[in-house]
Amino acid sequence: MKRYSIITAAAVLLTLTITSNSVFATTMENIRLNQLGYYPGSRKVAVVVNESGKAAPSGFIVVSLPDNKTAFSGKLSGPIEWKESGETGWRADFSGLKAPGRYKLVLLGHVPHKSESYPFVISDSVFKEVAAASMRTFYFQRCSAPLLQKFAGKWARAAGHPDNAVIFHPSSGRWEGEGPVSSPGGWYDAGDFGKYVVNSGITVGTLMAFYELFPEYFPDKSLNIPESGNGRPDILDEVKVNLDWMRTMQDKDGGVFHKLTTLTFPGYIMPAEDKGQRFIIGKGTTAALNFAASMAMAGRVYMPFDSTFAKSCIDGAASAWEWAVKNPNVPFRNPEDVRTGEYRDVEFGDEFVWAAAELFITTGDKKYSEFLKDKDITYNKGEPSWQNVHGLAALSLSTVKNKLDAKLLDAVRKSVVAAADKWLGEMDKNLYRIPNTNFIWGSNSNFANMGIGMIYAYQITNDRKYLAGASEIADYLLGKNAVGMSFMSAFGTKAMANPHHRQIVAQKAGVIPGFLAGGPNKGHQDSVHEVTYRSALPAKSYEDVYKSYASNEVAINWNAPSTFLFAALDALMPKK
Ligand code: G3I
Ligand code: 9MR
Repeated sequence: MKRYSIITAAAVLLTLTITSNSVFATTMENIRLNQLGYYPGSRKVAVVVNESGKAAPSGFIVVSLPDNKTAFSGKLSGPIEWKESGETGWRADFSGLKAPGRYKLVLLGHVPHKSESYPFVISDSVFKEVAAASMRTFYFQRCSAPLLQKFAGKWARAAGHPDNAVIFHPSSGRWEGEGPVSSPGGWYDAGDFGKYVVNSGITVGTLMAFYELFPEYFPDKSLNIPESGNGRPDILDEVKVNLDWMRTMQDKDGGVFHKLTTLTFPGYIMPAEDKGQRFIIGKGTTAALNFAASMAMAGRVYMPFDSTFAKSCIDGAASAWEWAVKNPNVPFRNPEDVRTGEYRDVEFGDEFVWAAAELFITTGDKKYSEFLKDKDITYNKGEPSWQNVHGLAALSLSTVKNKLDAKLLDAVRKSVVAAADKWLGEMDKNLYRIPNTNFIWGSNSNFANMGIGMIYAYQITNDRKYLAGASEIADYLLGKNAVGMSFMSAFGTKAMANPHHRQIVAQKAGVIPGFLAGGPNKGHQDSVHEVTYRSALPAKSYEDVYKSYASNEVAINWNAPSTFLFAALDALMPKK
């Protein structure tokens, strides 16, 4: 007995020694690839990291499943160091493998059970489901409406926040003598239940821009929402939910209120349990201009379906514009008694350019082109975000028919392509083949927006290298990243599962699929609220825990670009 255990102990020790001394100890988690998979024509690159950074694996094979037959073999390239993640890694390029099927990647020369990747597929519709799920998350964000079992499955819930008796906060400028007003509907912004005009602007703008490029992609009956079957594309039905709410936020003088929220954030409760008084808060230049830009887009997009609605969107856009011209510098700050999302932005130039561009495209009115005359309208101020909408003007101008001077339009198109070229150049030098970014709050949406820029560069040039770039950004979101996780909930073997989202936390029915996590954020702003980050490195500053609002919240302005990216790639990727 004694002798036996000594032998066992020795064997364990031997095994441990072998493992720890093995040249390249790796785990599934150290092979980072798109956990969903690839189109036959995608560039296919996996990243293999070894935190000790000592030695490279000798090579790799890709085997088909379930028969484990070798379908591809190759060598790794590297090592490449990346300071954002503190990693040294190698790249395994298997772009040559194009046959549809199910596969895994196996590193050669290692302990077998530790050297295999997650399974993935090669298929000509690999992003179809994630694109639809991403778009369907907007249904789950609907305010003042019940989610019905037929559409929401196990995430069905009662209506929350009727918003039919909202009170004007003094900061709205409409207080004295005013009774409660009605401002129902729309989408909850994120994991909270607030509704914010500024963030709504880029969100509906991105989705309508997608529709303008791909009008056939989310047709009627494609999303299983209550309006499916009404004869209008489902994507427009869903977007109209938020447009209708935004329209209630316009003041009589054309100005637009900033947000509709409680004074502070509620706890982790279901929408219907949140009975806190809601207020219309603030009024300012960014709200007016985001409203003007997106209503101008709605004016042209909805015209063929509902001209009365479309015309009144255009009127609303025009009066919001006039208000902003008269009030060009009214920033929003949270009043002292308000703690909800601020969406503070003190730079108005980008909003002016976006709004003027959309109004000009829709109306052709010279006053908008006159305004734009001495402005920079090129795509040279970085990828769009809620705070920086400058590039949205160039994206629309370069692809939607308009009367701007041909030379100017040419310069705008070239600037989109130049930005895409810059990002491609950065990708070549970077371990995960992603453009350089600052890992700030919502960083995943910055990547997705760069992917959108590349989609536009492809539309403009027809050069497939831009499509390849966009598709590698999709790979990043789906697992080829420094935390080895898919940031799209429920898509991928190791996928985001615990978002900062009040309904998901309170309902305990598991994660709703298709949400994009905010992603790595070196700011760690939530560490003051019981979130512990395992790494301080920017690209690894991500925790899949529900308390992490700074890295793991979800938001409408992040799901809009993820929808755009996956759906556009599904529409455009070569199928062979
Ligand atoms: O822009 C600067 C950048 O120049 C600088 O390098 C960097 C350094 O940390 O900071 C950047 O600013 C950050 C900004 O986001 C960038 O957009 C701020 O630090 C950061 O605090 C700020 O976070 C915002 C967050 O609200 C807190 O205000 C997010 O953008 C914004 O998406 C988020 O939005 C919230 C709403 O308020 C409420 N609803 C949920 C929603 C999503 O989390
Ligand atoms: O849930 C809130 C989230 O939507 C915001 O993005 C975030 C930053 O404004 O704040 C979250 O709410 C937290 C609050 O700021 C501080 N107390 C803990 C809250 C999370 O429950």
